[in-house]
Amino acid sequence: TSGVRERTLIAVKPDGVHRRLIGQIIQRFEMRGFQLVGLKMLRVSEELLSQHYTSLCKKPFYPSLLHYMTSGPVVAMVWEGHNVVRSSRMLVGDTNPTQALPGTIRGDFSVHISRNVIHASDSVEVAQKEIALWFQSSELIEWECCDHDNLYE
Ligand code: DGI
Repeated sequence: TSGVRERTLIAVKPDGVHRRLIGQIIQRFEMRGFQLVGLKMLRVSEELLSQHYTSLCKKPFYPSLLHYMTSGPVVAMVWEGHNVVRSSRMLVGDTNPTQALPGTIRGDFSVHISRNVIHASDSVEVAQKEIALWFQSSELIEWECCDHDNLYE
């Protein structure tokens, strides 16, 4: 079905990389049944961030957000699957870790909004825009997962 091919951008932020959380984060998406179609480590530029966080550039915390997001490498991923955008937001938890439920990535691994470990696109439209911003189409791998029929009708 068409919904199976939905994609989202997930990024382990510099705090998550420094804290060695990359493996556990990938494991949560794999466990759920999502399929990895893109993966890279990069240092993000202020230029990319200004396009990524267009709606936040006037916020008082924006300079410190830029400083944090450029303070170390980021691991960017594209995950594919049925309802992956909404499901990822639920796996990730509330933006503010004080509101994030235990069992979510932010709820399990973070305490403050300025160091919330991970990014996840918040709508299908935004996901398409963010994937195009962060990845070249040649970096996205189309492949058929062997357990497809155990996950989908
Ligand atoms: O999509 P989210 O990352 O959950 O949330 P968002 O798009 O509203 O904000 C992007 C990031 O900006 C968020 O993950 C952490 C940071 N941020 C948002 N609101 C605040 C903030 N950082 C600080 N210090 N204070 C805020 O109020």
